[in-house]
Amino acid sequence: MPVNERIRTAREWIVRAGSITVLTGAGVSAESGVPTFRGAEGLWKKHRPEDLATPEAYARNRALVWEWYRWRQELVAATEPNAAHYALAAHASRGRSLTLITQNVDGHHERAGSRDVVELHGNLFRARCSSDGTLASLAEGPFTGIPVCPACGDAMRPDIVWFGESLPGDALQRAFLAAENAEVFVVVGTSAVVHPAASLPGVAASRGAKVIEVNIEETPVSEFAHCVISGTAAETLPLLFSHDEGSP
Ligand code: BV8
Repeated sequence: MPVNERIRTAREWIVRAGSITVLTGAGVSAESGVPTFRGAEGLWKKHRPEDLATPEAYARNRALVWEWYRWRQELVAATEPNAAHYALAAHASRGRSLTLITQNVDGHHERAGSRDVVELHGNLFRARCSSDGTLASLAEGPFTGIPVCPACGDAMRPDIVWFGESLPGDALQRAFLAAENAEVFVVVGTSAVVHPAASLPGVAASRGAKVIEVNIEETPVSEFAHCVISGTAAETLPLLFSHDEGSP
């Protein structure tokens, strides 16, 4: 089926659906200039996750881990949300039921105006006390050194879910509930290899949702998605979530 027809079909499903769940990954921010993880220019091509994104790495060398996250904060702070982020925020603002789940830690969905975003892997612009769990915003940056807990004075870590760590319980619960109850489940810009997030599209499909995938390459989700759209997020989402009468 030509891509325009796929977009038209997917758009009809979205317009008619009572409940829509969207799962985004790094690809949704790629056109903002935020690097993805696993592509040719991806972060994991230049850095080993074992050295930077595990609790063991942090225990070995806190300063190195913070240096890397500070670099990413600065990189993201110099970018803006793109048309994909804005299309999702605009759709929800029209009163449509849309649960937005993201694996991204860049905060661009919120900056575009989305509310109640389910952040599965944390946020680059927050620190969390390793001792008492106090959260602190880093949005006012730039900062140097290792942040100190305002409550107990202990060192704070990035509020990021590292490999081998559990995801925040409330976010995980909301994500699975939204997958189970979705009529339409849209998967955008994720390689769908990091679990448990990667299992959400399958959960939705098994509960009868129509699964739509938007990506520039095939992923494990492509094998069972009901509609696979080969295209970029910033080009495709405004077409899928627009409310004008024009068809693609
Ligand atoms: C856990 C640090 C319980 C954050 C990240 C089940 C099976 C197998 C393994 C496991 C399993 N369950 C758990 C595991 C282990 C592990 C895991 O999944 N490993 C995989 C890799 C094999 N999971 C965990 O450890 C998770 N914890 O399960 O806890 C537990 C606890 C203890 C013991 C047992 C169980 C924790 C996961 C931690 C995630 N943290 N990194 C950071 O610093 O940012 S993961 C990292 O990958 C990012 O956070 C990111 O969000 C996530 C997903 O990546 P994507 O977003 O998909 O990005 P990627 O680059 O891969 O893909 C980009 C896509 O975009 C591509 O498809 C590309 O084609 C597309 N694209 C590019 N440009 C565009 C585009 N698409 C559209 N438009 C464009 N313009």
